[in-house]
Amino acid sequence: MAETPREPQETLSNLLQENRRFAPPDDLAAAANVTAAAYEEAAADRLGFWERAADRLAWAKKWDTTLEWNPPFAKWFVGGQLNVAYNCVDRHVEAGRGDKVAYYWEGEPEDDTRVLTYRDLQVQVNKAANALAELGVGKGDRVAIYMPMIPELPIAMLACARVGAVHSVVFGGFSASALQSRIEDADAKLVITADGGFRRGKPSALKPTVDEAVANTPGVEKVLVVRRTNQEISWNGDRDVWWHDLVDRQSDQHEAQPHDAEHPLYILYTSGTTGKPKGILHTTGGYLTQTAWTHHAVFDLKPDTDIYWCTADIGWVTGHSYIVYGPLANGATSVIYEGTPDTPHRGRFWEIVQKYKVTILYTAPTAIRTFMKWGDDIPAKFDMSSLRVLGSVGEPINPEAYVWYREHIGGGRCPVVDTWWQTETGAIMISPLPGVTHAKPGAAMRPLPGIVADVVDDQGNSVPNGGGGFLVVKEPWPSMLRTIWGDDKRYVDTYWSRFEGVYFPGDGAKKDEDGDIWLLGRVDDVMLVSGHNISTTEVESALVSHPKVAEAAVVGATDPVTGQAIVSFVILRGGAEESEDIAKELRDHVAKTLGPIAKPRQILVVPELPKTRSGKIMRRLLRDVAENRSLGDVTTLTDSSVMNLIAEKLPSAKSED
Ligand code: 6R9
Repeated sequence: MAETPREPQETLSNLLQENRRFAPPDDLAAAANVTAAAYEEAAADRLGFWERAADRLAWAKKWDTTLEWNPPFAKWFVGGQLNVAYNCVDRHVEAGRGDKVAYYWEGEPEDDTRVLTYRDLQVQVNKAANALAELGVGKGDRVAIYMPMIPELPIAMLACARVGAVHSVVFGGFSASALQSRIEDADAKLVITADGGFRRGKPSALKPTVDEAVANTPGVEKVLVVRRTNQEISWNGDRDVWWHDLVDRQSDQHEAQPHDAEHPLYILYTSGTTGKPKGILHTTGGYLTQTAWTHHAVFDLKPDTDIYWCTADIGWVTGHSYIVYGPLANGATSVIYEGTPDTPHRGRFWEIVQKYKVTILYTAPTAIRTFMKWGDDIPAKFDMSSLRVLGSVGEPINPEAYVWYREHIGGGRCPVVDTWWQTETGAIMISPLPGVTHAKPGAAMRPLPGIVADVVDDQGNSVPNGGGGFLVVKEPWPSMLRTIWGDDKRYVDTYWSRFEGVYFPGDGAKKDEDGDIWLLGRVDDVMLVSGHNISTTEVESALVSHPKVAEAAVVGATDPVTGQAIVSFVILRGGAEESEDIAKELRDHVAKTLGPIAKPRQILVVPELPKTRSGKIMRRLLRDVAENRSLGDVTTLTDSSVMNLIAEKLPSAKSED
């Protein structure tokens, strides 16, 4: 990578408007779960720090060795034994907190709600664990779970964890072929699903997709089906079993056996941009230690008073770690919402915040930008004074979106924690601490205590403050992936081969003058324009800082003169008109904000952007459009018709200068 250009660095301060920082509120700082001392403690004794974090859990047998590191293969808390479901459910009941609510579940159809206390959860998980045994599923067996956002989803995951079966949750929006390849790769013997779920006001079917997927997977012995929508579905009497027939009649008693700290807990497939999906393997003790500790620290969770809501789908890692395992290990009360933010109206999220008096909200930049586009007046109609901490995850959050989130959702009083991590890291790695950090809009700031991360140049050397390059993690961490399921070589090649001895997540990053870290998107998305590295994230943030722009996606397209040229796709805010001058206005705005080198060659006004099902912009497809290629794989796209709308725009594209 060539030297990072000066222009974007200098103009960072423009976006920040005089290096704006937000100090933690005094009351939060005074009572924070974690203080600045944690950084020093962890720096002085990293393994000791994680041992204390592990001590927050209940171990059936204490570990002998904290870390066994045979790079790049790690074992944490070696010799220790624990049961994840016991830690997430039973121990809270045993501690007298059985009546405490674990989940307020809000179905998409209004007034369709359920409340599950920790005792309710214990009964359901025990029954489901007994049902797994009756189906012949035991320790080490793989179970594919393909479900809507209903309480049976975390119940099924916890039942697997309880008996030591390895779950592989496949997001309910995936196709039959995507489901099939994941079932095959993990060699699952059971699939747990539902007849369907509710999405955008209508029941959608899931069982037919499972039928199609398992028609070609002889290894699947049984399909366990939750009735959710009462749709007509086809039924194979030899293979299909209703959840209510099997699970409901089971005993509510189940003795949880302890499992080895390194026993596999789950596989979660990441689609990535190329190739076959990677089955990311997480194990038991280290994973639960770091998800629980980070949830306690980053959200300042107070189990007795907080109402916590993470809006992710449980089918993604954010849902695994921060709807299921982290919050339950901490005894939190969470909200789970089944549906979409615009059903039946665009204020649904804020209505839920108001109804449950949510105190901590964790959502994604893509959602925040959508809310901005819908207008400030919508959240303004609801009482959201209960909120005290806001989180962001999934993509870099543009400073503009950060400030909007802080002001219009957080009432200007709630700290925003921008949390960087990945399916592979298992838990949050880089993030402010809400009671400690003076956070800057758009920056993930510092590695958490106990995490050693840095930004390095092409040669793997740490860059000085003000420099840019590649994010790396330099020491193993408890919730790290242990391998790619069935493919150690791919694990080594993908994550540990770019730089000697360090983990390479694939993200570009920079350190500002204070040494704080800014994530710049996937390195595949960094553009090389006339020998300058320019991050798509920075140009997008500059575009979004223009009052007429709601969302922007930027790609580098091959250019005979500059190597790559910047092509931007923008969605205008409600009210802004598409005009002849808008492209020029926006190009000038970017030039002013970031410097002339970052001026896009083309600006295309589009109605929508292509997003993956987890809400990330698919720049790869936009690159295909910008370079007039036929589109690559669109199967992970939420709505493939979006690409036609965008391609139609191309001939009218402006390309001045
Ligand atoms: C948790 C999750 C991982 C990739 C990651 C990065 C991007 C996630 C981010 C962020 C900037 C943040 N990403 N959080 N980029 N700032 N706060 O999203 O996992 O689906 O595996 O995606 O998402 O590019 O490498 P996953």
